[in-house]
Amino acid sequence: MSAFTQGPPTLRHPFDSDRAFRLFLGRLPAEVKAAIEPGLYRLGERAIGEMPPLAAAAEAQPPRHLPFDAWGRRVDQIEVSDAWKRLHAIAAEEGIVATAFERREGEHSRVHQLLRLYLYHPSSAIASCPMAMTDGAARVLELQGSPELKERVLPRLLSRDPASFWTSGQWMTEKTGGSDVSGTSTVALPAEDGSFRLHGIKWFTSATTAEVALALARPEGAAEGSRGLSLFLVELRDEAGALRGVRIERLKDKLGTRALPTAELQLEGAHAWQVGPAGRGVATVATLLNITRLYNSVCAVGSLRRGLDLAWDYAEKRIAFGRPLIEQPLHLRTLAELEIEHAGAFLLTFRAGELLGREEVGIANEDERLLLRLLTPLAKLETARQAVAGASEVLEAFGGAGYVEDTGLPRILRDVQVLAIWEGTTNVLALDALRAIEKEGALPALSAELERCLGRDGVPAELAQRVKAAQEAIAVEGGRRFAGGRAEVEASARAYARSLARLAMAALLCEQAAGGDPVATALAEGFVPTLERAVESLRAFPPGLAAALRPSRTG
Ligand code: MFK
Repeated sequence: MSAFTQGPPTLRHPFDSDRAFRLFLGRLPAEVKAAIEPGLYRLGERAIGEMPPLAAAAEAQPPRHLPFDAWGRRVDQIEVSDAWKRLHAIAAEEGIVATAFERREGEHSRVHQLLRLYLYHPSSAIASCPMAMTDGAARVLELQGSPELKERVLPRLLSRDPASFWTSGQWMTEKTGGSDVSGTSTVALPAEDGSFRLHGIKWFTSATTAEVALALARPEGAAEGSRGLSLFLVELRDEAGALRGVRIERLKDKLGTRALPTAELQLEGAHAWQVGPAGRGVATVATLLNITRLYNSVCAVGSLRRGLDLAWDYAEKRIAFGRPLIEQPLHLRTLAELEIEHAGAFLLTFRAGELLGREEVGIANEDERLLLRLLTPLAKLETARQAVAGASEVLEAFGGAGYVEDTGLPRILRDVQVLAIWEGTTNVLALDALRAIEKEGALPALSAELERCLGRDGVPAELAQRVKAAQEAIAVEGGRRFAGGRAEVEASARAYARSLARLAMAALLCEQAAGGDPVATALAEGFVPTLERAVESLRAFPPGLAAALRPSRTG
Protein backbone atom coordinates (compact mmCIF):
# COMPACT_ATOMS: atom_id res chain seq x y z
CA MET A 1 0.00 0.00 0.00
CA SER A 2 1.45 3.37 -0.96
CA ALA A 3 1.74 6.12 1.64
CA PHE A 4 -0.93 8.83 1.41
CA THR A 5 0.16 12.12 -0.12
CA GLN A 6 -1.93 15.20 -0.65
CA GLY A 7 -1.43 16.97 -3.98
CA PRO A 8 -0.91 20.75 -3.72
CA PRO A 9 -3.60 23.14 -4.90
CA THR A 10 -3.04 24.27 -8.47
CA LEU A 11 -4.15 27.40 -10.28
CA ARG A 12 -6.45 27.34 -13.26
CA HIS A 13 -6.52 30.07 -15.86
CA PRO A 14 -8.66 32.98 -14.59
CA PHE A 15 -10.76 32.77 -17.75
CA ASP A 16 -11.85 29.34 -16.49
CA SER A 17 -11.94 29.83 -12.74
CA ASP A 18 -13.19 33.40 -12.23
CA ARG A 19 -16.87 33.89 -12.92
CA ALA A 20 -17.07 37.50 -11.72
CA PHE A 21 -14.29 38.35 -14.17
CA ARG A 22 -16.02 36.51 -17.01
CA LEU A 23 -19.40 38.07 -16.30
CA PHE A 24 -17.80 41.50 -16.30
CA LEU A 25 -15.94 40.91 -19.57
CA GLY A 26 -19.21 39.76 -21.09
CA ARG A 27 -20.83 43.12 -20.31
CA LEU A 28 -18.16 45.24 -22.02
CA PRO A 29 -19.00 46.60 -25.48
CA ALA A 30 -18.32 43.80 -27.96
CA GLU A 31 -15.56 45.66 -29.81
CA VAL A 32 -13.74 46.51 -26.56
CA LYS A 33 -14.01 42.93 -25.36
CA ALA A 34 -12.67 41.62 -28.65
CA ALA A 35 -9.78 44.06 -28.57
CA ILE A 36 -8.60 43.38 -25.01
CA GLU A 37 -9.43 39.70 -24.47
CA PRO A 38 -6.44 38.11 -26.22
CA GLY A 39 -3.97 40.25 -24.25
CA LEU A 40 -5.76 39.54 -20.99
CA TYR A 41 -5.69 35.85 -21.78
CA ARG A 42 -1.93 35.92 -22.36
CA LEU A 43 -1.37 37.84 -19.14
CA GLY A 44 -3.56 35.30 -17.32
CA GLU A 45 -1.22 32.59 -18.60
CA ARG A 46 1.82 34.45 -17.32
CA ALA A 47 0.09 35.03 -13.98
CA ILE A 48 -0.36 31.29 -13.38
CA GLY A 49 2.80 30.13 -15.18
CA GLU A 50 5.87 32.32 -15.26
CA MET A 51 5.09 34.71 -12.42
CA PRO A 52 4.34 32.64 -9.27
CA PRO A 53 7.87 31.16 -9.12
CA LEU A 54 9.28 34.68 -9.54
CA ALA A 55 7.09 35.92 -6.70
CA ALA A 56 8.23 33.04 -4.49
CA ALA A 57 11.86 33.76 -5.33
CA ALA A 58 11.43 37.48 -4.59
CA GLU A 59 9.89 36.63 -1.22
CA ALA A 60 12.68 34.18 -0.44
CA GLN A 61 15.30 36.84 -1.15
CA PRO A 62 13.95 40.00 0.47
CA PRO A 63 15.63 43.37 -0.14
CA ARG A 64 18.77 44.25 1.80
CA HIS A 65 20.05 47.66 2.70
CA LEU A 66 23.77 48.07 2.07
CA PRO A 67 24.68 51.35 3.77
CA PHE A 68 28.42 51.18 3.04
CA ASP A 69 30.68 49.59 0.48
CA ALA A 70 33.60 47.38 1.47
CA TRP A 71 35.81 50.49 1.92
CA GLY A 72 33.51 52.29 4.27
CA ARG A 73 32.10 54.69 1.73
CA ARG A 74 28.41 55.47 2.15
CA VAL A 75 26.57 53.93 -0.81
CA ASP A 76 23.05 53.34 0.49
CA GLN A 77 22.12 50.67 -1.95
CA ILE A 78 19.05 48.53 -1.73
CA GLU A 79 19.82 45.13 -3.12
CA VAL A 80 16.79 43.41 -4.62
CA SER A 81 16.51 39.98 -6.18
CA ASP A 82 16.62 39.34 -9.92
CA ALA A 83 13.12 37.91 -9.56
CA TRP A 84 11.83 41.23 -8.18
CA LYS A 85 13.47 43.07 -11.09
CA ARG A 86 11.86 40.65 -13.51
CA LEU A 87 8.44 41.26 -11.97
CA HIS A 88 8.97 45.00 -12.58
CA ALA A 89 9.98 44.27 -16.15
CA ILE A 90 6.83 42.20 -16.70
CA ALA A 91 4.75 45.12 -15.39
CA ALA A 92 6.36 47.40 -17.97
CA GLU A 93 5.95 44.91 -20.81
CA GLU A 94 2.33 44.28 -19.89
CA GLY A 95 1.53 47.98 -19.63
CA ILE A 96 0.28 47.63 -16.06
CA VAL A 97 0.51 51.43 -15.83
CA ALA A 98 0.74 52.50 -19.48
CA THR A 99 -2.54 50.94 -20.63
CA ALA A 100 -4.58 53.54 -18.76
CA PHE A 101 -2.73 56.46 -20.34
CA GLU A 102 -2.46 55.21 -23.92
CA ARG A 103 -6.26 55.33 -24.02
CA ARG A 104 -6.50 52.92 -26.92
CA GLU A 105 -9.95 51.86 -25.74
CA GLY A 106 -11.12 55.39 -24.97
CA GLU A 107 -13.22 55.55 -21.80
CA HIS A 108 -12.69 51.78 -21.27
CA SER A 109 -8.92 52.10 -21.10
CA ARG A 110 -8.87 52.48 -17.31
CA VAL A 111 -11.03 49.39 -16.86
CA HIS A 112 -8.75 47.51 -19.24
CA GLN A 113 -5.72 48.59 -17.23
CA LEU A 114 -7.36 47.61 -13.92
CA LEU A 115 -8.27 44.19 -15.33
CA ARG A 116 -4.61 43.75 -16.21
CA LEU A 117 -3.61 44.79 -12.71
CA TYR A 118 -6.17 42.35 -11.29
CA LEU A 119 -4.45 39.48 -13.10
CA TYR A 120 -0.92 40.73 -12.40
CA HIS A 121 -1.16 41.58 -8.69
CA PRO A 122 -1.70 38.18 -7.00
CA SER A 123 1.44 36.79 -8.68
CA SER A 124 3.55 39.94 -8.34
CA ALA A 125 4.91 39.70 -4.76
CA ILE A 126 3.32 43.19 -4.41
CA ALA A 127 5.28 44.76 -7.23
CA SER A 128 1.77 46.13 -7.77
CA CYS A 129 2.58 48.69 -5.05
CA PRO A 130 5.21 50.62 -7.03
CA MET A 131 2.91 50.41 -10.06
CA ALA A 132 0.10 52.05 -8.04
CA MET A 133 2.30 54.94 -6.98
CA THR A 134 3.72 55.28 -10.49
CA ASP A 135 0.24 55.45 -11.97
CA GLY A 136 -0.90 58.04 -9.43
CA ALA A 137 2.23 60.13 -10.04
CA ALA A 138 1.73 59.90 -13.80
CA ARG A 139 -1.83 61.19 -13.45
CA VAL A 140 -0.69 64.08 -11.22
CA LEU A 141 1.97 65.01 -13.79
CA GLU A 142 -0.48 64.64 -16.66
CA LEU A 143 -2.86 67.06 -14.93
CA GLN A 144 -0.52 69.43 -13.14
CA GLY A 145 3.07 68.79 -14.20
CA SER A 146 5.18 71.47 -15.85
CA PRO A 147 5.83 71.01 -19.60
CA GLU A 148 9.41 70.08 -18.69
CA LEU A 149 8.40 67.30 -16.27
CA LYS A 150 5.78 66.07 -18.70
CA GLU A 151 8.41 65.75 -21.36
CA ARG A 152 11.24 64.33 -19.28
CA VAL A 153 9.56 62.19 -16.58
CA LEU A 154 6.07 61.22 -17.74
CA PRO A 155 7.18 59.09 -20.74
CA ARG A 156 9.45 57.12 -18.40
CA LEU A 157 6.56 56.32 -16.05
CA LEU A 158 4.48 55.18 -19.01
CA SER A 159 7.17 53.22 -20.78
CA ARG A 160 6.59 49.61 -21.85
CA ASP A 161 10.31 49.12 -22.24
CA PRO A 162 11.78 47.72 -18.99
CA ALA A 163 15.09 49.43 -19.76
CA SER A 164 13.60 52.92 -19.75
CA PHE A 165 10.68 52.34 -17.34
CA TRP A 166 10.82 54.39 -14.13
CA THR A 167 8.74 53.91 -11.02
CA SER A 168 7.62 56.56 -8.58
CA GLY A 169 7.36 56.50 -4.81
CA GLN A 170 4.97 58.51 -2.67
CA TRP A 171 6.43 60.15 0.41
CA MET A 172 3.90 61.53 2.79
CA THR A 173 4.25 59.77 6.12
CA GLU A 174 6.53 61.29 8.75
CA LYS A 175 7.14 60.32 12.36
CA THR A 176 4.36 62.66 13.44
CA GLY A 177 1.75 60.84 11.41
CA GLY A 178 0.69 58.67 8.54
CA SER A 179 -2.98 59.65 8.62
CA ASP A 180 -2.50 63.23 9.79
CA VAL A 181 0.14 64.83 7.58
CA SER A 182 -0.40 68.33 8.93
CA GLY A 183 2.71 68.09 11.13
CA THR A 184 5.00 67.48 8.13
CA SER A 185 8.40 68.91 9.00
CA THR A 186 10.22 68.31 5.71
CA VAL A 187 11.28 71.72 4.45
CA ALA A 188 11.65 72.77 0.80
CA LEU A 189 14.37 75.34 0.12
CA PRO A 190 14.40 77.10 -3.26
CA ALA A 191 17.42 76.53 -5.53
CA GLU A 192 18.67 78.96 -8.17
CA ASP A 193 17.38 77.00 -11.14
CA GLY A 194 13.77 77.05 -9.93
CA SER A 195 13.94 73.62 -8.34
CA PHE A 196 13.92 72.92 -4.57
CA ARG A 197 16.05 71.02 -2.10
CA LEU A 198 14.16 68.97 0.46
CA HIS A 199 15.40 68.41 4.01
CA GLY A 200 13.68 66.19 6.55
CA ILE A 201 12.77 62.63 7.45
CA LYS A 202 10.27 60.45 5.64
CA TRP A 203 9.33 57.59 7.89
CA PHE A 204 7.57 55.06 5.67
CA THR A 205 8.47 55.12 2.00
CA SER A 206 7.42 52.12 -0.04
CA ALA A 207 9.33 50.86 -3.07
CA THR A 208 12.41 52.91 -2.32
CA THR A 209 14.17 51.66 -5.42
CA ALA A 210 12.10 54.17 -7.44
CA GLU A 211 13.68 56.82 -9.64
CA VAL A 212 11.25 59.58 -8.63
CA ALA A 213 8.76 60.22 -5.84
CA LEU A 214 5.97 62.62 -5.04
CA ALA A 215 6.60 64.14 -1.62
CA LEU A 216 4.81 66.57 0.64
CA ALA A 217 7.01 69.31 2.07
CA ARG A 218 6.69 72.77 3.57
CA PRO A 219 8.32 75.55 1.60
CA GLU A 220 10.52 77.60 3.89
CA GLY A 221 8.40 80.17 5.72
CA ALA A 222 5.04 78.61 4.70
CA ALA A 223 2.19 78.39 7.18
CA GLU A 224 1.87 75.59 9.71
CA GLY A 225 -0.70 72.82 9.26
CA SER A 226 -1.64 71.04 6.08
CA ARG A 227 -2.51 74.30 4.28
CA GLY A 228 1.20 75.21 4.28
CA LEU A 229 2.21 72.06 2.39
CA SER A 230 3.15 71.82 -1.27
CA LEU A 231 3.76 68.80 -3.47
CA PHE A 232 7.14 68.06 -5.03
CA LEU A 233 8.48 65.59 -7.52
CA VAL A 234 11.78 64.32 -6.15
CA GLU A 235 14.41 62.98 -8.51
CA LEU A 236 16.21 60.52 -6.31
CA ARG A 237 19.23 59.68 -8.39
CA ASP A 238 22.09 61.26 -10.30
CA GLU A 239 23.06 60.34 -13.87
CA ALA A 240 24.92 57.27 -12.62
CA GLY A 241 21.88 56.03 -10.70
CA ALA A 242 23.30 56.79 -7.23
CA LEU A 243 21.07 58.41 -4.62
CA ARG A 244 21.43 62.19 -4.49
CA GLY A 245 20.52 64.08 -1.32
CA VAL A 246 18.71 61.03 0.06
CA ARG A 247 20.05 58.79 2.81
CA ILE A 248 18.47 55.47 3.67
CA GLU A 249 18.35 55.02 7.44
CA ARG A 250 17.05 51.47 7.40
CA LEU A 251 14.51 49.15 5.82
CA LYS A 252 11.33 48.35 7.71
CA ASP A 253 10.91 44.82 9.03
CA LYS A 254 7.26 44.29 8.08
CA LEU A 255 4.60 41.67 8.80
CA GLY A 256 4.15 41.06 5.06
CA THR A 257 4.96 42.56 1.64
CA ARG A 258 8.45 41.30 2.34
CA ALA A 259 9.79 41.50 -1.20
CA LEU A 260 8.90 45.18 -1.26
CA PRO A 261 11.59 47.52 0.08
CA THR A 262 10.12 50.07 2.48
CA ALA A 263 12.54 52.51 4.04
CA GLU A 264 13.07 55.35 6.47
CA LEU A 265 14.72 58.17 4.60
CA GLN A 266 16.74 61.18 5.60
CA LEU A 267 16.43 63.91 2.97
CA GLU A 268 19.56 66.02 2.87
CA GLY A 269 18.98 68.33 -0.06
CA ALA A 270 16.99 65.99 -2.28
CA HIS A 271 16.43 67.55 -5.71
CA ALA A 272 12.78 68.33 -6.28
CA TRP A 273 10.37 70.24 -8.49
CA GLN A 274 7.13 71.72 -7.29
CA VAL A 275 3.99 70.21 -8.80
CA GLY A 276 0.70 72.06 -8.49
CA PRO A 277 0.14 75.33 -6.64
CA ALA A 278 2.00 76.24 -3.46
CA GLY A 279 0.01 75.45 -0.32
CA ARG A 280 -2.21 73.00 -2.21
CA GLY A 281 -0.05 69.94 -1.60
CA VAL A 282 -2.72 67.79 0.06
CA ALA A 283 -5.37 68.64 -2.53
CA THR A 284 -2.87 67.99 -5.35
CA VAL A 285 -1.72 64.66 -3.95
CA ALA A 286 -5.37 63.61 -3.53
CA THR A 287 -5.40 62.80 -7.27
CA LEU A 288 -2.66 60.27 -6.64
CA LEU A 289 -4.32 58.98 -3.46
CA ASN A 290 -7.58 58.30 -5.24
CA ILE A 291 -5.75 56.25 -7.86
CA THR A 292 -3.66 54.28 -5.38
CA ARG A 293 -6.83 53.66 -3.38
CA LEU A 294 -8.46 52.19 -6.45
CA TYR A 295 -5.37 50.03 -7.01
CA ASN A 296 -5.71 48.96 -3.41
CA SER A 297 -9.27 47.82 -4.10
CA VAL A 298 -8.30 45.93 -7.24
CA CYS A 299 -5.47 44.23 -5.36
CA ALA A 300 -7.82 43.32 -2.51
CA VAL A 301 -10.25 41.72 -4.97
CA GLY A 302 -7.38 40.00 -6.79
CA SER A 303 -5.96 38.59 -3.57
CA LEU A 304 -9.36 37.35 -2.49
CA ARG A 305 -9.71 35.67 -5.88
CA ARG A 306 -6.32 34.00 -5.59
CA GLY A 307 -7.15 32.57 -2.17
CA LEU A 308 -10.53 31.36 -3.41
CA ASP A 309 -9.06 29.72 -6.51
CA LEU A 310 -6.64 27.78 -4.34
CA ALA A 311 -9.34 26.84 -1.84
CA TRP A 312 -11.78 25.64 -4.54
CA ASP A 313 -9.09 23.53 -6.14
CA TYR A 314 -8.04 22.03 -2.82
CA ALA A 315 -11.67 21.29 -1.97
CA GLU A 316 -11.86 19.09 -5.08
CA LYS A 317 -8.73 17.18 -4.11
CA ARG A 318 -8.88 16.87 -0.37
CA ILE A 319 -10.80 13.89 0.97
CA ALA A 320 -12.20 14.02 4.50
CA PHE A 321 -14.81 11.80 6.11
CA GLY A 322 -14.86 9.72 2.93
CA ARG A 323 -15.71 12.54 0.47
CA PRO A 324 -13.94 15.45 -1.20
CA LEU A 325 -14.36 18.65 0.79
CA ILE A 326 -16.39 20.16 -2.01
CA GLU A 327 -19.03 17.48 -1.45
CA GLN A 328 -19.35 18.54 2.20
CA PRO A 329 -22.27 20.98 2.46
CA LEU A 330 -20.72 23.12 5.17
CA HIS A 331 -17.39 23.55 3.39
CA LEU A 332 -19.18 24.27 0.12
CA ARG A 333 -21.26 26.96 1.77
CA THR A 334 -18.20 28.54 3.37
CA LEU A 335 -16.50 28.91 0.00
CA ALA A 336 -19.73 30.06 -1.65
CA GLU A 337 -19.99 32.87 0.92
CA LEU A 338 -16.49 33.98 -0.03
CA GLU A 339 -17.43 33.80 -3.70
CA ILE A 340 -20.36 36.13 -2.97
CA GLU A 341 -18.07 38.57 -1.15
CA HIS A 342 -15.67 38.51 -4.07
CA ALA A 343 -18.46 39.24 -6.55
CA GLY A 344 -19.64 42.32 -4.64
CA ALA A 345 -16.10 43.59 -4.15
CA PHE A 346 -15.31 43.06 -7.83
CA LEU A 347 -18.31 44.99 -9.12
CA LEU A 348 -17.93 47.99 -6.82
CA THR A 349 -14.24 48.28 -7.64
CA PHE A 350 -14.70 48.04 -11.37
CA ARG A 351 -17.66 50.41 -11.33
CA ALA A 352 -15.31 52.97 -9.77
CA GLY A 353 -12.82 52.06 -12.52
CA GLU A 354 -15.42 52.74 -15.22
CA LEU A 355 -16.14 56.15 -13.74
CA LEU A 356 -12.45 57.01 -13.48
CA GLY A 357 -12.03 56.01 -17.12
CA ARG A 358 -14.82 58.39 -18.11
CA GLU A 359 -13.31 61.18 -16.03
CA GLU A 360 -9.88 60.61 -17.57
CA VAL A 361 -11.15 61.07 -21.12
CA GLY A 362 -13.18 64.08 -20.08
CA ILE A 363 -16.72 62.73 -20.56
CA ALA A 364 -17.84 62.18 -16.95
CA ASN A 365 -20.69 64.44 -15.92
CA GLU A 366 -20.90 66.08 -12.48
CA ASP A 367 -22.97 63.24 -11.00
CA GLU A 368 -20.43 60.69 -12.21
CA ARG A 369 -17.56 62.75 -10.79
CA LEU A 370 -19.26 62.88 -7.41
CA LEU A 371 -20.13 59.20 -7.53
CA LEU A 372 -16.48 58.36 -8.23
CA ARG A 373 -15.40 60.64 -5.39
CA LEU A 374 -17.59 58.65 -2.97
CA LEU A 375 -17.16 55.14 -4.37
CA THR A 376 -13.35 55.40 -4.21
CA PRO A 377 -13.08 55.48 -0.39
CA LEU A 378 -16.07 53.14 0.00
CA ALA A 379 -14.51 50.52 -2.27
CA LYS A 380 -11.09 50.91 -0.68
CA LEU A 381 -12.28 50.47 2.88
CA GLU A 382 -14.74 47.64 2.29
CA THR A 383 -12.68 45.54 -0.13
CA ALA A 384 -9.67 45.71 2.18
CA ARG A 385 -11.75 44.37 5.06
CA GLN A 386 -13.22 41.70 2.80
CA ALA A 387 -9.73 40.66 1.71
CA VAL A 388 -8.47 40.36 5.28
CA ALA A 389 -11.50 38.38 6.47
CA GLY A 390 -11.46 36.32 3.27
CA ALA A 391 -7.77 35.46 3.49
CA SER A 392 -8.25 34.32 7.08
CA GLU A 393 -11.12 32.09 5.95
CA VAL A 394 -9.06 30.73 3.05
CA LEU A 395 -6.28 29.67 5.40
CA GLU A 396 -8.84 27.94 7.59
CA ALA A 397 -10.23 26.14 4.53
CA PHE A 398 -6.85 24.40 4.28
CA GLY A 399 -6.82 23.35 7.92
CA GLY A 400 -3.30 23.01 9.31
CA ALA A 401 -1.74 23.37 5.85
CA GLY A 402 -2.99 26.94 5.76
CA TYR A 403 -0.82 27.70 8.77
CA VAL A 404 2.37 26.24 7.34
CA GLU A 405 4.81 28.59 5.67
CA ASP A 406 6.03 26.47 2.77
CA THR A 407 2.52 26.09 1.38
CA GLY A 408 2.76 29.81 0.56
CA LEU A 409 -0.69 30.34 2.08
CA PRO A 410 0.26 32.38 5.18
CA ARG A 411 1.77 34.97 2.86
CA ILE A 412 -1.69 35.72 1.45
CA LEU A 413 -2.95 36.70 4.89
CA ARG A 414 0.17 38.67 5.80
CA ASP A 415 0.08 40.58 2.54
CA VAL A 416 -3.58 41.54 2.55
CA GLN A 417 -3.39 42.95 6.06
CA VAL A 418 -1.59 45.98 4.67
CA LEU A 419 -4.46 46.77 2.32
CA ALA A 420 -6.51 47.97 5.28
CA ILE A 421 -3.66 50.19 6.48
CA TRP A 422 -1.74 51.89 3.69
CA GLU A 423 -3.39 54.55 1.58
CA GLY A 424 -5.56 55.34 4.60
CA THR A 425 -6.90 53.02 7.29
CA THR A 426 -10.54 51.95 7.38
CA ASN A 427 -11.37 54.78 9.77
CA VAL A 428 -9.51 57.42 7.72
CA LEU A 429 -11.34 56.23 4.62
CA ALA A 430 -14.67 56.30 6.45
CA LEU A 431 -13.95 59.93 7.35
CA ASP A 432 -12.98 60.59 3.74
CA ALA A 433 -16.34 59.20 2.61
CA LEU A 434 -17.93 61.56 5.12
CA ARG A 435 -15.86 64.41 3.64
CA ALA A 436 -17.19 63.55 0.18
CA ILE A 437 -20.75 63.51 1.49
CA GLU A 438 -20.66 66.58 3.71
CA LYS A 439 -18.29 68.84 1.77
CA GLU A 440 -18.98 67.81 -1.79
CA GLY A 441 -22.59 66.62 -1.50
CA ALA A 442 -21.92 63.21 -3.07
CA LEU A 443 -24.86 61.30 -1.57
CA PRO A 444 -27.46 62.18 -4.24
CA ALA A 445 -25.08 60.77 -6.87
CA LEU A 446 -25.12 57.46 -5.01
CA SER A 447 -28.93 57.52 -4.86
CA ALA A 448 -29.02 58.11 -8.61
CA GLU A 449 -26.67 55.17 -9.11
CA LEU A 450 -28.92 52.92 -7.03
CA GLU A 451 -31.90 53.99 -9.08
CA ARG A 452 -30.00 53.28 -12.29
CA CYS A 453 -29.07 49.77 -11.11
CA LEU A 454 -32.36 48.78 -9.52
CA GLY A 455 -34.48 50.33 -12.27
CA ARG A 456 -33.06 48.06 -14.94
CA ASP A 457 -35.56 45.75 -16.62
CA GLY A 458 -35.19 42.22 -15.35
CA VAL A 459 -33.75 43.02 -11.90
CA PRO A 460 -35.23 40.44 -9.50
CA ALA A 461 -38.07 42.43 -7.90
CA GLU A 462 -37.90 41.00 -4.41
CA LEU A 463 -34.17 41.67 -4.19
CA ALA A 464 -34.57 45.21 -5.49
CA GLN A 465 -37.21 45.79 -2.81
CA ARG A 466 -34.90 44.61 -0.05
CA VAL A 467 -32.04 46.79 -1.30
CA LYS A 468 -34.35 49.82 -1.35
CA ALA A 469 -35.52 49.00 2.17
CA ALA A 470 -31.88 48.88 3.29
CA GLN A 471 -31.24 52.23 1.58
CA GLU A 472 -34.13 53.79 3.51
CA ALA A 473 -32.97 52.28 6.79
CA ILE A 474 -29.46 53.68 6.24
CA ALA A 475 -30.92 57.11 5.45
CA VAL A 476 -33.03 57.07 8.61
CA GLU A 477 -30.15 55.88 10.75
CA GLY A 478 -27.75 58.35 9.10
CA GLY A 479 -30.18 61.19 9.80
CA ARG A 480 -30.50 60.12 13.44
CA ARG A 481 -26.72 60.09 13.86
CA PHE A 482 -26.28 63.44 12.09
CA ALA A 483 -28.83 64.91 14.47
CA GLY A 484 -26.81 63.54 17.39
CA GLY A 485 -23.90 65.95 16.95
CA ARG A 486 -20.39 65.78 15.55
CA ALA A 487 -19.00 63.11 17.88
CA GLU A 488 -21.91 60.84 17.05
CA VAL A 489 -21.47 61.35 13.32
CA GLU A 490 -17.77 60.51 13.45
CA ALA A 491 -18.27 57.55 15.78
CA SER A 492 -20.72 56.05 13.30
CA ALA A 493 -18.69 56.87 10.19
CA ARG A 494 -17.20 53.41 9.76
CA ALA A 495 -20.47 51.49 10.13
CA TYR A 496 -22.18 54.07 7.93
CA ALA A 497 -19.54 53.87 5.19
CA ARG A 498 -19.51 50.08 5.29
CA SER A 499 -23.31 50.00 4.91
CA LEU A 500 -23.09 52.36 1.95
CA ALA A 501 -20.38 50.25 0.36
CA ARG A 502 -22.53 47.13 0.73
CA LEU A 503 -25.54 49.02 -0.55
CA ALA A 504 -23.67 49.91 -3.73
CA MET A 505 -22.36 46.35 -4.09
CA ALA A 506 -25.86 44.89 -3.67
CA ALA A 507 -27.34 47.26 -6.25
CA LEU A 508 -24.59 46.46 -8.76
CA LEU A 509 -25.12 42.73 -8.21
CA CYS A 510 -28.86 43.20 -8.78
CA GLU A 511 -28.10 45.06 -11.99
CA GLN A 512 -25.84 42.22 -13.08
CA ALA A 513 -28.63 39.74 -12.36
CA ALA A 514 -30.99 41.62 -14.67
CA GLY A 515 -29.83 39.53 -17.62
CA GLY A 516 -31.25 36.41 -15.96
CA ASP A 517 -27.93 34.58 -15.67
CA PRO A 518 -28.46 32.02 -12.87
CA VAL A 519 -25.00 32.52 -11.35
CA ALA A 520 -25.45 36.30 -11.36
CA THR A 521 -28.85 35.87 -9.69
CA ALA A 522 -27.43 33.53 -7.05
CA LEU A 523 -24.64 36.00 -6.27
CA ALA A 524 -27.15 38.84 -5.79
CA GLU A 525 -29.40 36.63 -3.62
CA GLY A 526 -26.41 35.69 -1.51
CA PHE A 527 -25.18 39.25 -1.10
CA VAL A 528 -28.37 41.06 -0.06
CA PRO A 529 -28.46 39.43 3.43
CA THR A 530 -24.92 40.71 4.05
CA LEU A 531 -26.19 44.23 3.33
CA GLU A 532 -29.03 43.72 5.79
CA ARG A 533 -26.56 42.60 8.43
CA ALA A 534 -24.40 45.68 7.81
CA VAL A 535 -27.44 47.92 8.27
CA GLU A 536 -28.27 46.10 11.47
CA SER A 537 -24.79 46.71 12.85
CA LEU A 538 -25.06 50.40 11.95
CA ARG A 539 -28.29 50.54 13.94
CA ALA A 540 -27.20 48.38 16.80
CA PHE A 541 -24.41 50.36 18.45
CA PRO A 542 -25.94 52.62 21.09
CA PRO A 543 -24.87 56.28 21.13
CA GLY A 544 -22.59 56.97 24.07
CA LEU A 545 -21.57 53.34 24.60
CA ALA A 546 -18.02 53.83 23.31
CA ALA A 547 -17.43 56.71 25.74
CA ALA A 548 -18.72 54.54 28.59
CA LEU A 549 -16.07 51.95 27.79
CA ARG A 550 -13.17 54.38 27.69
CA PRO A 551 -10.60 53.32 30.29
CA SER A 552 -10.57 55.55 33.31
CA ARG A 553 -7.27 57.27 34.17
CA THR A 554 -8.29 58.08 37.72
CA GLY A 555 -9.52 54.81 39.16
C1 MFK B 1 -1.24 47.36 -3.85
C2 MFK B 1 -1.93 48.64 -3.73
C3 MFK B 1 -1.09 49.77 -3.79
C4 MFK B 1 -1.00 50.76 -2.80
C5 MFK B 1 0.34 51.44 -2.77
C6 MFK B 1 0.67 51.86 -1.46
C7 MFK B 1 1.95 52.42 -1.12
C8 MFK B 1 2.00 52.77 0.32
C9 MFK B 1 2.36 54.18 0.57
C10 MFK B 1 1.52 54.85 1.61
O1 MFK B 1 0.87 54.29 2.42
S1 MFK B 1 1.60 56.52 1.50
C11 MFK B 1 0.60 57.10 2.75
C12 MFK B 1 -0.79 57.19 2.39
N1 MFK B 1 -1.33 58.20 3.23
C13 MFK B 1 -2.59 58.48 3.22
O2 MFK B 1 -3.39 57.87 2.54
C14 MFK B 1 -3.01 59.64 4.05
C15 MFK B 1 -4.20 59.32 4.88
N2 MFK B 1 -4.78 60.54 5.38
C16 MFK B 1 -5.75 61.19 4.71
O3 MFK B 1 -6.20 60.78 3.65
C17 MFK B 1 -6.26 62.43 5.34
O4 MFK B 1 -7.63 62.44 5.21
C18 MFK B 1 -5.66 63.69 4.73
C19 MFK B 1 -4.16 63.64 4.74
C20 MFK B 1 -6.14 63.92 3.29
C21 MFK B 1 -6.15 64.82 5.62
O5 MFK B 1 -5.47 66.02 5.32
P1 MFK B 1 -6.09 67.43 5.70
O6 MFK B 1 -5.24 68.47 5.09
O7 MFK B 1 -6.40 67.49 7.16
O8 MFK B 1 -7.46 67.34 4.90
P2 MFK B 1 -8.49 68.43 4.45
O9 MFK B 1 -8.13 69.79 4.97
O10 MFK B 1 -9.83 67.89 4.78
O11 MFK B 1 -8.30 68.37 2.88
C22 MFK B 1 -7.38 69.17 2.19
C23 MFK B 1 -7.89 69.28 0.76
O12 MFK B 1 -7.73 68.03 0.09
C24 MFK B 1 -9.38 69.61 0.70
O13 MFK B 1 -9.60 70.35 -0.47
P3 MFK B 1 -9.83 71.94 -0.42
O14 MFK B 1 -8.56 72.50 0.13
O15 MFK B 1 -10.09 72.34 -1.83
O16 MFK B 1 -10.99 72.20 0.50
C25 MFK B 1 -10.01 68.23 0.56
O17 MFK B 1 -11.29 68.26 -0.03
C26 MFK B 1 -9.00 67.57 -0.37
N3 MFK B 1 -9.06 66.11 -0.24
C27 MFK B 1 -8.71 65.38 0.84
N4 MFK B 1 -8.86 64.07 0.56
C28 MFK B 1 -9.33 64.01 -0.70
C29 MFK B 1 -9.46 65.31 -1.21
N5 MFK B 1 -9.86 65.55 -2.45
C30 MFK B 1 -10.20 64.50 -3.23
N6 MFK B 1 -10.09 63.24 -2.80
C31 MFK B 1 -9.67 62.94 -1.55
N7 MFK B 1 -9.56 61.68 -1.18
